[in-house]
Amino acid sequence: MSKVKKIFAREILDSRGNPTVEVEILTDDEQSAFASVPSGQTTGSKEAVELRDTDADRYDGMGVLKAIENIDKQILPAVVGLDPLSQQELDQTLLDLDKTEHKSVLGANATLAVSLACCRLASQIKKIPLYQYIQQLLGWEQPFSSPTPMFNIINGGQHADNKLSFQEFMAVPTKPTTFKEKVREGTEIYHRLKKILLSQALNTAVGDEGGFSPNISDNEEAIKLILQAGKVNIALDIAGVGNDEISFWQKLMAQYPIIGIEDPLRDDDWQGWQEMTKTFDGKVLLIGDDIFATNPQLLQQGIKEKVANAVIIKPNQIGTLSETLKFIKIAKDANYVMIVSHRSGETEDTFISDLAVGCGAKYIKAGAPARGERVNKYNRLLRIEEELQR
Ligand code: 2PG
Ligand code: MG
Repeated sequence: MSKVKKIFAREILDSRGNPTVEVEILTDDEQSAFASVPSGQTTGSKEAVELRDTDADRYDGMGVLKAIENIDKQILPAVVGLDPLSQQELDQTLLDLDKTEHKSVLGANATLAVSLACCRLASQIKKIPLYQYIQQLLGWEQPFSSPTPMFNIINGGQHADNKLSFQEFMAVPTKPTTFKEKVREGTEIYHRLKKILLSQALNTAVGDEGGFSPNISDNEEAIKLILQAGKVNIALDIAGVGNDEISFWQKLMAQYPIIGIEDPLRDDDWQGWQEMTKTFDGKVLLIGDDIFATNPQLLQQGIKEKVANAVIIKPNQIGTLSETLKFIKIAKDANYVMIVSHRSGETEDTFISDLAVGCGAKYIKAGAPARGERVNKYNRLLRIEEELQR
């Protein structure tokens, strides 16, 4: 049996140029694996705490040295000697150490980095692909399939400097084909969209997730521009800043091929969510991101109160893999459609690609088919699909 011997934790940069946590975990028999943690911009009020230093002299108070110190001084002594194959035991150790509801002592950035690195290490020890090991952790045996990508090709809200109030305008390939073909379709549309923007003298600079951020303010115009670029379905992330009039959404859905609306309401407006679900269930994916925050308890409450019919899965919203897997099991049992998601501040870690295949998520959103930290998620999925076809 391999045992955890050492963890090296360090500050690296995320795609927005902010520090984030990376760890390398080592065993007594010289095996090692790494993981790094992304960071959100529009974070839900119920998310686990991302611990940032208060020291304004370093990175304007955005440093993560405290989280790293917590890994060195608290987490390492508690997990040293543990079997990396005991994911639950490791995650429980992290929960027992922290003891707070939102991991405000250790920081979810500290706990998640260790949790994900342990999982990756275990898959290496077992000599199986990460997605396969994740499926084993779930205790499932279904055949593997690739998720459909939701390409965020126009950025607005807090992810861009333009006046669009909706945060994400996503192009979703329509045909039931291979992941590879879906990537081709999404990428061609992305490139055509650039040409259309240029022909209209609109800005083609990109936002945080690699989508264009044209200087327009009309959300409908953004949808129309995408539809001009190709025949696709549309998913929107409103990030809780939207219009709560049901009639507004009815009109929008009647005009455009919208298959998903994420966070149309604030994450504390449970009643509004209930009404929207009552009206639109069966017609569109009502995707709960900030309202559930990948938190098993909140999802259970949502299912009971008939809120949403689809979920966003972001491991860093909750802070351990085991809790993320618990959330996934609850979502699947209740037939909620699963969408594994990146964060707007990303790293080169592609864990979420394996997570999407391992749990059989219907969709993945990892930004535009451009920028290294976005395409590495899609590229990992291209490799997995090819591996599965061999
Ligand atoms: C979202 C995410 C990812 P952020 O709201 O779904 O697209 O954005 O990481 O900024 O919360
Ligand atoms: Mg969201």
